[in-house]
Amino acid sequence: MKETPETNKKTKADVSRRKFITRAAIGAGATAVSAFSETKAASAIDNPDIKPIKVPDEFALAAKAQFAKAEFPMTGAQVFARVCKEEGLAVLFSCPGNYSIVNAIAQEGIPTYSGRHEGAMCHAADGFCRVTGEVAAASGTEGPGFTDMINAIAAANAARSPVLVLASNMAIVNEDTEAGIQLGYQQPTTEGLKKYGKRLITPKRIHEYGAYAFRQLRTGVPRPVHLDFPAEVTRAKFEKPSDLDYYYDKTKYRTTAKPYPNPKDITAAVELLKQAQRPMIVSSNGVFYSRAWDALKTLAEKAQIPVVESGAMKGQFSDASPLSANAAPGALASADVVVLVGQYCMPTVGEFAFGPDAKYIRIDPVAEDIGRNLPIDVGMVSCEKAALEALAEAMPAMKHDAWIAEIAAARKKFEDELETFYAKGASYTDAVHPAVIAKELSDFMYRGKLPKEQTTFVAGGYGIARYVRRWLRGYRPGQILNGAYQYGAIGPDVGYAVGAAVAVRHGVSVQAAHKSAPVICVTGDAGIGYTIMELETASKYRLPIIVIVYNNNAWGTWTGSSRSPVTLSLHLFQENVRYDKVAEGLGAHGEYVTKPTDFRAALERAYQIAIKESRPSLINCQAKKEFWVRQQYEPGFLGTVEPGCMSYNH
Ligand SMILES: Cc1ncc(C[n+]2csc(CCOP(=O)(O)OP(=O)(O)O)c2C)c(N)n1
Repeated sequence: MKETPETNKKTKADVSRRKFITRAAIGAGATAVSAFSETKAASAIDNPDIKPIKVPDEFALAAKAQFAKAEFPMTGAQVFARVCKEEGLAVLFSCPGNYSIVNAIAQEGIPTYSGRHEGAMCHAADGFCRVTGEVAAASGTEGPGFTDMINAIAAANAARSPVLVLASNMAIVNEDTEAGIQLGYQQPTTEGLKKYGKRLITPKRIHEYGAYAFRQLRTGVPRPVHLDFPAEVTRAKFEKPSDLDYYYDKTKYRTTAKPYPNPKDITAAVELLKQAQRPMIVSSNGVFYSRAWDALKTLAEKAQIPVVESGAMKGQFSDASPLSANAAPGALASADVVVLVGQYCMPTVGEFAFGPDAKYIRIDPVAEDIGRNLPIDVGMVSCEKAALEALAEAMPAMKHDAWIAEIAAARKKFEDELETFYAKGASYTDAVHPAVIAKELSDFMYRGKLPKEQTTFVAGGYGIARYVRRWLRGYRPGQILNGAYQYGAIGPDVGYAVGAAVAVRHGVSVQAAHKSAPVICVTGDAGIGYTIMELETASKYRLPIIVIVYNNNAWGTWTGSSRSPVTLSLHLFQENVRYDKVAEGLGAHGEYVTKPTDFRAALERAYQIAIKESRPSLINCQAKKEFWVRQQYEPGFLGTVEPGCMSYNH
């Protein structure tokens, strides 16, 4: 190639970059700081030949696209996509693969997003469900695209999320031959991780199996549904509706009827609650999915029953209410009658902080789970909303002044303790303590210029979560996504944030009033490693997400190996890793905060970028791993407090 001034310049830049890589590789002796300054020297900042990161024009064109309604003759994929459309599938998250299905769903006008990892896209679908209560889909190619989703399917299953998992699969004609690549029997792989699954093998039943899927997703207790599509099914051609079996519309293939409570059970529950001195309601997933928050409020206020929240999402009962016991963990052990409403993932004895003599009323839309793990005194099979309405009607107005005063005192004690944590945390001036992040974040979201109901929050991370959750408050349904919930995976957080931000962008369901508002997410330095690439997804779709990374240079598990030189290093990362620079490289804004006093300003800057440019940010908060050692840095690593706004597992 002929050398021009242009290529000459590039060569120089390449040489300089090579020099950096070599030095970084020599590594051991070089400090992180010197490696960083080399990166900067070789970066695009001073080099006009390196073009800026740019969203291709195709994204704007796609946003304006018109959709032509598919008419018969239709392919199997189009027939399936039509079921999704008619069922109100809210969104599809995908990576390329399973093309016929993805293309047909996108052509139906269902918002369709594509990201960098099928697992993260499946987490996005789960996140979307958890902040809207709607059905969301995730898709991947056969083989690796599908297996990339396994962790996310399992997490959605534990969270009881109605995620529709779609994957292409080997052609029926190739079964057992190992012809080609990416073969595998998918359904056994999701055994135990789904509510329903099916490999579709009879093309003319594709519509019917769409109906199977949505019957499961839209009734009872939701959990993932997994369908896999061989090519013969998606590519099949149908000239007319009568070529399909069981081609009924949704009014014929499923019911919208809900189970209503048996009056005997309402009477039994009312009797128990009337005798209670210290009743408590645990409001969980089912209150969200049945949209029962008004009924819950009416019952709680009429009978003066405090409410504590549990579940994969929080905010159905406002923390502004004096009846909210979320921030009063010290009072829970005194409750004498506990009403568990829509608690789909059932804790075992001891996992909830209730006393051994507490009596339980359990309300669930299906009978199968009632009585599992916790002993019941009244089991009520009912839609949560119907049950709460019936209870609100049947309960007399009551007063529990002493009990509510006990809750208020417990809340005060808890909040006073948070103040001491913050004061301690802020006194460590050479790194950012988690109490500083948690407190200042909550001031920003709830006590500053923003309406306190506005910000949808993705509560991720591990050690940092044990701080942040204590300061988190929910003021409206769908405000808090409880990331780790029950499956406890490290890593899905940016995926969840993408799903939540898409829900907020479209103003879906309970997010309507907060349309397009920024979404804030907290994660750890271990967590960010799994899904940081989705900041590229957030950047290209201009999703205003602020990801706060608690960077303590280690997996939070290092403390278990602190006395073992052999295994300690297995828990450590390089120190001072620049996740903010990675974010910048992916099109997001980056902040690196090394002092507690700088956190708030960085958050304000990121928020302005979210509002003005609709662009994601990553705030890399430099902490130190020793913050988890109480003897060195009080208050150290915190325990979980169940249930409540700070609950980790339930
Ligand atoms: C995918 C996954 N791998 C491993 C674990 C086991 N685990 C639980 S907590 C944890 C440490 C998490 O580290 P980080 O998020 O950085 O926490 P922090 O340092 O902030 O406490 C690990 C490895 C897990 N829960 N999920």
